[in-house]
Amino acid sequence: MAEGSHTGSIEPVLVIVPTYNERENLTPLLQRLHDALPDVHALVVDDGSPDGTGELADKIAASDDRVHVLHRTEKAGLGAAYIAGFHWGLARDYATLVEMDADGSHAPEDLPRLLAALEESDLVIGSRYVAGGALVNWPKHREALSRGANIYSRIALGVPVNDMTAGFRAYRAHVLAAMPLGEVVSAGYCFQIDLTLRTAEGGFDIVEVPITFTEREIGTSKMNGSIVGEAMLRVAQWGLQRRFGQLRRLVTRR
Ligand SMILES: Nc1nc2c(ncn2[C@@H]2O[C@H](COP(=O)(O)OP(=O)(O)O)[C@@H](O)[C@H]2O)c(=O)[nH]1
Ligand SMILES: [Mg+2]
Repeated sequence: MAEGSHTGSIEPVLVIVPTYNERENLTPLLQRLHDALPDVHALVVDDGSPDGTGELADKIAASDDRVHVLHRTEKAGLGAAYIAGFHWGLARDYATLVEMDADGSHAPEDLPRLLAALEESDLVIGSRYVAGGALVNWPKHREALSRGANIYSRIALGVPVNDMTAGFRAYRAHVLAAMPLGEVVSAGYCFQIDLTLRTAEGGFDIVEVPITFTEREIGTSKMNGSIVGEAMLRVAQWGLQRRFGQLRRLVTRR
């Protein structure tokens, strides 16, 4: 990494919010976001939600210049929605691109702290698994899965991040601009691990700040078994690739 690559303004900020059937969550979430940070822009990336989330987002955007909407035709996973949102934001020269869930699990009130930390970093992860981080109302099986996934990923990949699957994060735009986003195929939660790994391998600075993750009160989770399977398989592949790479470097040095 070029020394001091995280100098320069972090503004303007774009908060990307992927949605699939989040109609009842969207209005209060955007309200909370703009109460906390009146100047940030939001981009709702909707995958053709049958419940009308996309139409609601259009309605909100029509009367608020800070809200934008990207409509996609089919449900293609969190990763694809974020990649589309990143392209949209990079094309419009936002200095910071934030990932945030629509269901209220990520408190917009925590975002000022994430952005403050980004002044001294390239990627800030809102972390559940550092001192001060917390989980509220998360079913025990989800917590066990998440903690297990993080231990597994850290051991397999050797990246010193405690919450690699976290979905509340702020990237400086140059980190994402340097990535071959078109090559990222991870669909579900391993998208977060994938980008953490690419950021670390790019030599960028990563900081974790504690957040409280609160399980949604309205609507349903889109988490499923194939998302878990994808993550386990890909992390094992990446882990092996990294180990072989290290081994090759060791051997060729001799
Ligand atoms: N656009 C889009 N958003 C998605 C998709 N899957 C999940 N989301 C959104 O991603 C966020 C996190 O999903 P959620 O189901 O709450 O996952 P959980 O918190 O891990 O149970 C929410 O804002 C969802 O609406 C998808 O396929 N497309
Ligand atoms: Mg959720």
